[in-house]
Order: sequence, then C-alpha cells, then structure tokens
Amino acid sequence: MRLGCATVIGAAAGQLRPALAESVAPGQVPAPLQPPMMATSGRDARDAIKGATDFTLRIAPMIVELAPQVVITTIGYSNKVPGPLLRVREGRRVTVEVVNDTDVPEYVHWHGLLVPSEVDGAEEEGTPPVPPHGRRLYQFVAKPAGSRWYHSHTAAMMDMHRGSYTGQFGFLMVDFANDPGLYDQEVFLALREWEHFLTTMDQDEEQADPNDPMPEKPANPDQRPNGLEVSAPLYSINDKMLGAGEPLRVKSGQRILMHLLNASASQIHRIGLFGHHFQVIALDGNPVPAPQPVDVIEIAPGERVDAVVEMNFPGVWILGELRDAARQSGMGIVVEYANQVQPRPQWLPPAKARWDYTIFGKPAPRPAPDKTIDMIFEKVPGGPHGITHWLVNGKEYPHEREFVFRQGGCYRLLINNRSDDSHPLHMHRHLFELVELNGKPTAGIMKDTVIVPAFGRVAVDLVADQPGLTLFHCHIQQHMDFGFMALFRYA
Ligand SMILES: [Cu+2]
Repeated sequence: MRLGCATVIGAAAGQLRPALAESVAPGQVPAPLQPPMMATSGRDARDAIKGATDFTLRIAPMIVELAPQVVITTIGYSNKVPGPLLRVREGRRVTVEVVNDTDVPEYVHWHGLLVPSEVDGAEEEGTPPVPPHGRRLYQFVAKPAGSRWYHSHTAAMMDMHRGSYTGQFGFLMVDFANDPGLYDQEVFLALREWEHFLTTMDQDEEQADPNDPMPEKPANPDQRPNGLEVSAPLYSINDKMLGAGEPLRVKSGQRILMHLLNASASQIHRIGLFGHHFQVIALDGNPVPAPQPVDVIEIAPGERVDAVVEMNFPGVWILGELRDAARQSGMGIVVEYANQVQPRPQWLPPAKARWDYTIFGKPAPRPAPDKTIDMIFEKVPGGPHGITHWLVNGKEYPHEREFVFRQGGCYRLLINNRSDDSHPLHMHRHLFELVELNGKPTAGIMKDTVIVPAFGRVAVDLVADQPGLTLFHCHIQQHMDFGFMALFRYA
C-alpha cells in the first residue's frame, strides 16, 4: 500500500495483534461498496437493515459514575463510555447502524480510516447527519489495519455538552490478517476529562519545553491577555477516576498490550508507570519502523499509541498523568500485581519525560514532493464572547479555495505553529508520513494526527489518493470550532 510519498507499509506490520477466527483471506478483494449511506424510514427499510448490520450504536443521554460520589450526565453510545468496542478484520465491509435518540443532528466520524467523504462523518465534507430521533447506516471497508476509533464530529461552539465534550467515543480495532498475538493481555485505555468550563487561566496545560527549538517563535512576544479557553475539573481513564474502578490485574512476567487513546476534547496528556517501560509499537494504529522503549507516553486528542509493557517490577502502582493535578483529579488507573499485600498504590514520577516521535522513525532519503503547501496557524486571544479564535493562513475557516489536491500527487504540508500552545493536527480520510519535526528529519512514521509543538514546525508528506472533500483541523474541539480548520478538495 502506498501511503506516504516514499513509504510502503508491508505485511510485516502488526506482529503483536491477535489472530481472529473471522477472516478475509490475504489478498482477497472486498466486495464493492453499497451506496455508502442510507437514511431510512418505515418498517420495510428497518427490516432490511436488521440482517445486514454488523454493529448498532444508539446515541442517547446517559449517566456515568466516575467514582462512587461523582456521577455525571452526558451523551454516549449505547449507554457505555467508551462506546462498544468495534472489532473487524481488515478489508471487511462493515455496516454500522446509528440510532440518534437526541434532539440534535449527529455525525459519527471514523477516525483513521480511509473512507469516502460521504461516510466519513464530517458535515464540512458533505456527510449527511444522523437526524434527531432518526437513524442512518454507515457502510465502509475497514482499512487500514490498526487502532482506529470513532467519535462525534459535531461542532459544539459555546455548548460544552456537544461533540467531543460528551461521552460519544469508542475504540474501533481493525485487525491485521496475520498476527501471532505475542502478549498475555490486551487493554483499552481511553483518556478523558469531564465537565468542561471556560477560563482565561492556562493552568492545567503542559508547559512547552523551553529547550525546544521553537523555530516559529516571534522576536517580540504577543502581550495580549489570554482569551477564554476550555478546562475541566474531572478526569478519567475509560469511565472511572483513579482508584474508583477495577485495577488492571497483572502477573509478573506478563506482557500487556496497551491501546492508549486520547479521547479528550481539550488536553494533551503525558502518562507514566514507575519502574516500567512502554515499548511503543504503533502510532495512530500504524506500526512504527523502529519500536522503542520509553518511560513516558505523550498523547494528544485524537492520537493513539499502542505499547507493550513487560510486567517485571512487582507492586501496586499508578499508571497515570504526570501532572499531579490531573492525576489527583482522576487521570490514572491502579496496576496491581498478583499476590501483593501493599495497601496503597504508589505513584513516583518516571525517569525520563521527553517525548520525541522521531526516535520511532528511520533515516531515509525521500523524493521531493510534487508540491509543498505552507500552512501558518495563529492565535487571536479573545474575540466574540471573549473566546480565543484561530487563523489558518490569516483567515478563520472556511477557506476552501486555498487548498487543492491533484489526484495522485505527492504533497508536503509545512505546518507552522505561530502560537504558544501545542496543537494536534488531524487529516481526515488520509494517512500522512511525518518527515520533519522542528528541523529534525525522519521517515516511515505514518499518522493521521500530529502534535505541532508550541512555536514549532512540522512537515508531513501524503499522497492524494482519496478523492473527495477532506477536513484538516486541530483536534481540540474549541480550536476547531473557532477557526482552526481547513478543507482540502481535489481538482
Ligand atoms: Cu489547537
């Protein structure tokens, strides 16, 4: 499969994924797609759907008990947070019926999958909504293999009970065809925060590392006061605050495959587990060229990290956020070795906190792209309602005239972040290859979401081989709602 301009992802991918009974033979071509989405009404249509549906998601209000004394209300999928695990074999044609039991239109976005615009779940790309108190079928071929996810892609704007502020998210695993399953346990850990509010205090964000190169830092710093940004008082992994749920029970010598997902609407997180290493094998579900052990995983909204942890440091530990405030407000889970009598789980800061995507890449000469597209992102503190808004090449969304792909072309996006926040940039319906991070070249890392550090610069290459409207945006809900989006179209 040709994904980046120079990269081929081959059959060696996914050495650690489980083997499944249900299969499409390697090389087998999936049947052509049915009309990608069908709005339905009436009994006949519903009866026709029943037999063909692989999964059903019901969007409805629900209660989440984050801890015994902390119960919140939100909107979720099928009364679960995260929503049901959707697991399919690569290349399978999948039909998901989405029932919307709320009063507002909804969109389900299939994040990291190569699907057509009309199925992708973005209004801006022309996907039809799931109507209020109605239903809709999403049909697509599950590809590529790896850790994908699904979530609401509704604009929230001033309403902090819509879109990714809600519990509408879930794991979507597209399993590799050949996988020996070289691990003892597989766990799914979605990082979340809840009960968002607006504040001008930037208190709970991870500060930019002053040693970063910051090639986009202006000579004269912006002196304007902060506008309103989103914060939250409560955190969880899956649906439980630290200490409130079942611990992750392990035995000495086990290998635990962790599927980490940041399903947060607003925050980048750093996760550690004292005395253990995370062997990172995939980023955004795509196997990395050079798996490496790290002490800390940094993961931004929209991103996934797959890592294997060898359990060789017995005790009762906290796997959690490095920031004390976030961890003490719920962002963590207890890891308990068998036969331990220690009464309280221990947190100790991990050894090395530095995160650098490029250590998982490879050095490789790359062909020059056909075209380089410059994108400059800027922050305007305050604005309507005092909420910070964002400019892409000098303008808030929309600016669809500026960004055009020619089918089959190889493009380099040069992403310049002229703001003092890090932003996770997400490209819909395509994978891209990370080729430069703050001047450091790399190759072979395929992603769909990339953190562009504060005042930093990132270059990614992609082949324009997915015709149709394509959204590119910051995955922080408030940023995308207030200008931080661009639409690519094919010529
Ligand atoms: Cu952002």
